[in-house]
Amino acid sequence: MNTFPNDFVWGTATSSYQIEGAHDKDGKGPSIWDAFCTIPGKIHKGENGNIACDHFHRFKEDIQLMKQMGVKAYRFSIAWARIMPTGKDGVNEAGIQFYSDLIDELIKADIEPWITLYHWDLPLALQLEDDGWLGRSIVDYFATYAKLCFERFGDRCKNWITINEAWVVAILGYGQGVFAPGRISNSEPYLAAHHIILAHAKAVQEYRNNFAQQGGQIGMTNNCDWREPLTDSEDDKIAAERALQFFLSWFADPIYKGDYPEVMKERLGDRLPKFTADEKKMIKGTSDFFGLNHYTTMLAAENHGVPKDQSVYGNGGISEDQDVDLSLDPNWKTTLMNWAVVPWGCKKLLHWIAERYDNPDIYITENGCAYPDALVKGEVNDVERLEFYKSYLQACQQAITEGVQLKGYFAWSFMDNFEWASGYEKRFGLHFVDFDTLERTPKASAKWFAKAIGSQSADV
Ligand code: PNW
Repeated sequence: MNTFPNDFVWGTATSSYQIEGAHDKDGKGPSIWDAFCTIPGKIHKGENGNIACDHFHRFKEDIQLMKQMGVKAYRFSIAWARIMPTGKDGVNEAGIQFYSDLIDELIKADIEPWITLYHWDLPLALQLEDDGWLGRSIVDYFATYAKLCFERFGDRCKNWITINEAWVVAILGYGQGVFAPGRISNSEPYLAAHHIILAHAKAVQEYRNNFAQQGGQIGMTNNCDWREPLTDSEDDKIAAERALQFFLSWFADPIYKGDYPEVMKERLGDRLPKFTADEKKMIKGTSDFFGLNHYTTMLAAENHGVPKDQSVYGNGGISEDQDVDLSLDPNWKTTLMNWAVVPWGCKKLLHWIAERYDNPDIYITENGCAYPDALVKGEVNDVERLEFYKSYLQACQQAITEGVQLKGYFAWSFMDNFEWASGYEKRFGLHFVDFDTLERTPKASAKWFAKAIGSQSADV
């Protein structure tokens, strides 16, 4: 049996807007997702996160379920507007209390908290008054918010993720308009991303300058699919490499190398903002680990015509900028999101990151899949999800054997939840949630995952 290292971090993940509910409870301010969900046509069946999984009231029960699985770590996010209702001045102590209780309960259950500061639910006031991520002022607002979190939770939380998936915020929120704040543009994504990177760096600087004695680690989490060249041609190989740089190096290069990739500068010209020399210095080195959310793989080819884009959200980004044709191999199995199941793509991506960024410590902070689950006589026999986890974890284990410094893996998600524009139908959970009664049921995949953790192996 192939095993994982003893100190491997096994975890599950969620995010605030997707599970908490209690959207206006105890002084919480509205977020851009609260507002976005009220726009007709944006969310499948007009659903929203007002109640979601009601985790706000059921967190103790949820932590018991995590404990039963044997997870070592739980990654969750803080709703900025729950603790700072306008995102600016004014602290909502009731909101602080909620996260403080959650952290205490996790520690009691011997589960390490991993906090994401920003998982997309920006305080609405910051959007309306300061243009959200398009305004420069957000850099300081974010750092102030981060400082509050370090002050109040840093005595007990030692693992921090500043931003979840800047690519999604920029491309889906400011490029394609399918996520909040719903803007459509081919230049705004690059400006929003620029401010996200600066905000991340400033928060890390704050942590390192003033909270080093807490002894924690801090980094950013980015999402990236693998891009496999469609053919052996030099053109397709270059296209696949370019696609990866537009996807991941957009954010990882400034942090690990000090600036945007050359290929983006060349192709985007004035649409790509520039960092000053001081900013480059501030940004470089601001990640203690490489956080990666990985879901799927696509084939990439040099663009010889109309860009093909078969994914649900359009995983290609702004297609005309990178000029890459994306497609799927018809032999690949796909999930309910139409995302292909390609475990070897995960392994190749891990090696690509190790190579380009000098073998950093990597944590897979999300990996998982949506399938149409059914609760039959109190059980959910989600064989496909179980197989998915098994095959991806086997690929991870091989990558470790081959020298990749993969230190942990968080399954997305602990339970079924609000899947953004897709609403509640797309289920990613290890636990089934009945959204009428809010009752939770461990799926077969959760039981398998618990066995894998218990034996430190995916070969179970
Ligand atoms: C991530 N794409 O979202 C998020 O971090 C989660 O909140 C979400 O539930 C999960 O993955 C499943 O979707 C993504 O289009 C959304 O490439 C879209 C993409 C990737 C990740």
